[in-house]
Amino acid sequence: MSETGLAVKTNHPTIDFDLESYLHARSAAVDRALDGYLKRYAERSGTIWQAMHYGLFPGGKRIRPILLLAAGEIFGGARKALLPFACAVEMIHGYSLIHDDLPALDNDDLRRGAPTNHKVYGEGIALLAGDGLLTEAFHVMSGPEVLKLVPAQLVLQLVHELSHAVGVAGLVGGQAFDLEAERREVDIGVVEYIHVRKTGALIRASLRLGAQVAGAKPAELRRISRFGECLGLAFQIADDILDILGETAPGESAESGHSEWNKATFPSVIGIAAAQQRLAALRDQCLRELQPFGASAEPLRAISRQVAARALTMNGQLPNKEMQS
Ligand code: GRG
Repeated sequence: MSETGLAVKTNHPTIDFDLESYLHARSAAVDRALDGYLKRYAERSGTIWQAMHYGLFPGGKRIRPILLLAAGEIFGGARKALLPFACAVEMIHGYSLIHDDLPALDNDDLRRGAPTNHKVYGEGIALLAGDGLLTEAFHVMSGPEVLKLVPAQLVLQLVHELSHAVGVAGLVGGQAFDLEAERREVDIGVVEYIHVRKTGALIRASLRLGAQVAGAKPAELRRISRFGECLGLAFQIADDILDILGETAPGESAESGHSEWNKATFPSVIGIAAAQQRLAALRDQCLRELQPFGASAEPLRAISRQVAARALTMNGQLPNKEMQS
């Protein structure tokens, strides 16, 4: 058990893994690296720089870069080589949140308990801060320092892969589909289609990038991809359940004020109990995919359990016994 008493028990009875310390250490490393990238700009007193910085600090859970690092660590990847890619996925996540909060999309006033980017800097600068972060992500991962550590051919492949995951085939396409779905009845197939793209694609890509930088073999990469697909969907279903139950994920604050029942989500379309059953099944599938990786996958195992845990409890009680595992 850790000093904090928050150690997370996982599948492997011999291992007590302190997830809280792990997340804290990785998140701090990502923060330092992100800050270092933004500080490179001589113009950093400018409004656009400040708005970009505001979009990244203070951060949220940093789950995507942590997943990237955790996947890379399974295959012995060097932190120095992984961090630029970890920062890139967080920059892209930061951009997507700034744009999503804009009046033209979700029109949110608060993000992580603080005024949204456009509330502080105005719509024009917020739009550009998002653009700046998206562009900077690809600048960072293709920079000369990275090319000293990662073969150029692989960097090109990863740029290609990440741009696909966050473009019209992934994040942007999923968001566009979601926007249009607001005006019509949707079935669970459509909801899943949206989630796989809007949330899942970047999570899956983060894991795949980490694995590839660290030299995962093709069969290992396929397993990490399947894990990423399950975790990405689980992450969104958990978020939707917590929204509907009026709770928030760790490190977040409730703020949107939108009626969660009117959105295209698993709980609004199939009900909370069925959404929880799907979430538990996805978590179990995540754990099965990690089985061959042994102790090196302990962080990903613990994260999978944590993603599901709070959304599977109501008032501290599991909603039904079958969901306990
Ligand atoms: C604007 C192109 C474009 C895309 C927007 C990210 C997104 C797509 C929309 C945000 C709204 C939303 C509920 C997305 C689902 C994914 C999700 C749960 C985002 C929040 O991610 P966390 O929980 O946030 O990792 P933190 O604050 O921890 O960084």
